[in-house]
Amino acid sequence: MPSEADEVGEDKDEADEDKLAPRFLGNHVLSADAPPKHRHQQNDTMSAKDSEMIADAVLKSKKYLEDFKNIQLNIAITGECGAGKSTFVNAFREIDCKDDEAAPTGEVETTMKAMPYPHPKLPNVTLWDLPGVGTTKFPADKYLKHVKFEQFDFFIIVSADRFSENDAKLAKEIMKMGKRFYFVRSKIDHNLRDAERSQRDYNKENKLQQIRKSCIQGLEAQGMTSPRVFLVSSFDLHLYDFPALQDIMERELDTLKRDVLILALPNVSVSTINKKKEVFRSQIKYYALLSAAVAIAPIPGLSVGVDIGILVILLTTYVLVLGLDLKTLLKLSTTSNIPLADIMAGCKCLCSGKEINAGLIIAMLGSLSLMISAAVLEEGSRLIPVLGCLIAATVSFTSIMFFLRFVLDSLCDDATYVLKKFKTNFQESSKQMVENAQGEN
Ligand SMILES: Nc1nc2c(ncn2[C@@H]2O[C@H](COP(=O)(O)OP(=O)(O)OP(=O)(O)O)[C@@H](O)[C@H]2O)c(=O)[nH]1
Ligand SMILES: [Mg+2]
Repeated sequence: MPSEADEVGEDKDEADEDKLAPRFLGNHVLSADAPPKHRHQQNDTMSAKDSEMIADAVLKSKKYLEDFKNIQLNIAITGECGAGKSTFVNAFREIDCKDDEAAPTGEVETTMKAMPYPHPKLPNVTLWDLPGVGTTKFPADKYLKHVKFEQFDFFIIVSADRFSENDAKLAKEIMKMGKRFYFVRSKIDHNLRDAERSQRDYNKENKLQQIRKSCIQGLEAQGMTSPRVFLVSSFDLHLYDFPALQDIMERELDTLKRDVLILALPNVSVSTINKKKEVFRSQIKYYALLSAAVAIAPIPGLSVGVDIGILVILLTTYVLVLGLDLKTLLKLSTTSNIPLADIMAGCKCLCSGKEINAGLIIAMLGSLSLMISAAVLEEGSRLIPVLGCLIAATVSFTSIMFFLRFVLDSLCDDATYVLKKFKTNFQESSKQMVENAQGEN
């Protein structure tokens, strides 16, 4: 998080949210003893210092969210002709190679210039499909200038076989330029399938180890020290080393870019979903503050003043990033042959598979109002040490925080459920395919 925003609230430090709430909610303080008609009355006792502090906190929240929206992450994918670069670009963006927005793959003329492919769900993330060094007339150092290497945050060098001399030269040049790179050995599914068909003593783990070792030795022979090679199938990113690649890419970025990368990652594991949840959770205080700060009127029947527009945008982002939008669920249903109704039946959150609009959010706030009130009272009494029997219950800010945390938790549970269902189905159909093949022999 940026240092200025840290003044609003330190990351993952709930005590900090506690500090924010009572002052901010001076504007919305509600006494437990007060008759309902007094709710939402302006608190006349809010001092000028408090108002200043609130305005400052709102400004810093806005700045943090603006910075997050504007930060650009550019990932370059390079490698020899036919290595599987474009297929990897599509898989990373969770786009089918047959889709209109897909990078062209297969028997196509290799493009000689870097092609940008924006992430469909996070427009500030771009994957660049670069021509391989060997397919251009440039040597590795000139190639990097040609593709304007400064714009990339890191490089992924793809090979469908042992890495070439050009790949190793390029890696050394990238290192000289102070940038990071990762070697991806692609089409692993293809190698495993071949080995399974042709080797009597076939063992999947041994075969993977053998491929990894061969790539590492090949790169060492070209002068690379301790090269990191990740075995990937772009058709099944959740298998092999892609989750490990995700972890390392993310660990080696600075905080803001790391958070953007995490949100852009394909949902290949429960750990990815949990990391997304952490990123979203750490931002809730900023959205809650803004939503409560610009609230004009309370929602009828609820003790909550909310800017619904902010919540619509935020929940739409949660749903998209967690892969719970209708388009993604439909695609999953088609590829896995699991009926959409079966997938939806296990989803508990009202937002999953739905278009998020003000009506849906108001209905959800309504259905959660009792829980929100209880949480607000509990939070309020914990947050605000009050005198006598007067219990100040924080309203908008705490309510929105509770609401967003609740919805985020439910959506992450749904995303986990969908992922597990998809993986179980994938394992069962793979097992079935093996049994069928054995039956034919
Ligand atoms: N089985 C399998 N095939 C793959 C994989 N990745 C790519 N392919 C296939 O390999 C062929 C080439 O893939 P592309 O993604 O077009 O390769 P490229 O590096 O972009 O090729 P150029 O742009 O021509 O340099 C296509 O037929 C892909 O379907 C993979 O992980 N597994
Ligand atoms: Mg290509």
